[in-house]
Amino acid sequence: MLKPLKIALTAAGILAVGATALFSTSLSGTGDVERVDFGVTRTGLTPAYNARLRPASRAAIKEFRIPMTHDTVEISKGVRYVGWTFGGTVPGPVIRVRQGDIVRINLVNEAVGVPHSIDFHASKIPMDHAMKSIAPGDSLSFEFEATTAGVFMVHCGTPPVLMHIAQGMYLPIIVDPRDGWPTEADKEFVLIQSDFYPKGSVIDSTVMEGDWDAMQGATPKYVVFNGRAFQYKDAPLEVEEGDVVRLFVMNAGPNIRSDFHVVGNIFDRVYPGGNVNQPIDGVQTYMVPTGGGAVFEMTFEKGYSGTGNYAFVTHAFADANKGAVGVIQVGKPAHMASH
Ligand SMILES: [Cu+2]
Repeated sequence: MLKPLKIALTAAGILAVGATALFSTSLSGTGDVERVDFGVTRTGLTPAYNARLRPASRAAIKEFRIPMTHDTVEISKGVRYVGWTFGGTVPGPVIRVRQGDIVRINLVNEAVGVPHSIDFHASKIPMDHAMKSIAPGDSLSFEFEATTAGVFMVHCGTPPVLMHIAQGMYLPIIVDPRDGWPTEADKEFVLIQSDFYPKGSVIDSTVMEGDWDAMQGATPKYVVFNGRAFQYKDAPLEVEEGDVVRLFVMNAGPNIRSDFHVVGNIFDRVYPGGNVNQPIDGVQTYMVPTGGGAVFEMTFEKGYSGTGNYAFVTHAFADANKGAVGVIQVGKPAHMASH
C-alpha cells in the first residue's frame, strides 16, 4: 500500500524539528515516530568513519532532517578537500529503516552559493518533485514508503551530477526486509566505495579542490571506502572468531566499479538485492556497480577463517592501490598483541 506523496517547500515545519537530536514520540493510531537531525547527530570519523551498524528502530515512521553543507573533509591522511556533504561528512550519515516504513525527509540547503538536491534510490517517486534542486537557504520536505529491501544509494542529483557526487554528496539507506534477514549476524558494517579527483587550489593551498577534467576522464587519484583512503588499515573493523558478519556495500562512484572481495574468506551468501529468497551461495568476488549496493555475509569460523587479519578490497588492483583496501581483524592475532 503506497502512501500518497506529500511535497512541501516550507521552512517553518522543518525549523520545528531542527533543534531535536534524536527522540521518539508516540502518535496515537500511527505508531511511533523516530526523528533524527543529522545536523546534530554527526557520524563519528575518529579513528575512522564509524562503519559499525545499529539495528533500525521499531518506529514505523522515520523522519530525518538532512542539512547539505560545504565542509572540509579528509580524503586521505593529511589530504584536505573542499567537500560538498549531506550532514557534514563524506559519506553522509547512514539511514536505516525497515521495509514498509514511511521515510520522511526534511532537506535543508545550508551551503553557500550552490543549489543541491537528493535522490533516494530506495524510493519510487517522481523526480520532478522530491528530487528538485533547492537554492541555498531553501528547504524541501517529502516522504516515501520503503517498499523494497536492500542497501541503496542516496545522492545529490543536481547537474552536473558527476561533480556533485565527486564532491562527496552521497549516503547509504539500508532497508531491512520486513521480517529481517534470515541469518542472524553478530556484527554488521556499512562500506561505501567512492572515487575522488583532487587538484591543488589557487584559493587555499592547504585544501584540494575538484578536478573536472579528471572527473570527466574517470581518472581518480583516490578510490576509498567510507570517504578516506586506507583508513581501515590503521583502524580495522573488529570482529570475534566465530562471528557471522554482514556487510552492506554500496558504491557511490561516481565512476569506478567495486569488485568486492575479502582476502582469506568466501562469502557464505551475497544478496544482490534485498530479496531474502534470492541469495547467491559461496561467492569469492561480487561486483557492486556505481549507483548500486549488495549485501554480503561471511563467517569467521574457527579452523578456517578464524583469528587473524583479512583484507577487504576491490579486486581491480589499480583501484585498490589508490586506497580501497581495509582490514577485518578477527580476534587478537598474535602479531598484533604488542599493539
Ligand atoms: Cu549537490
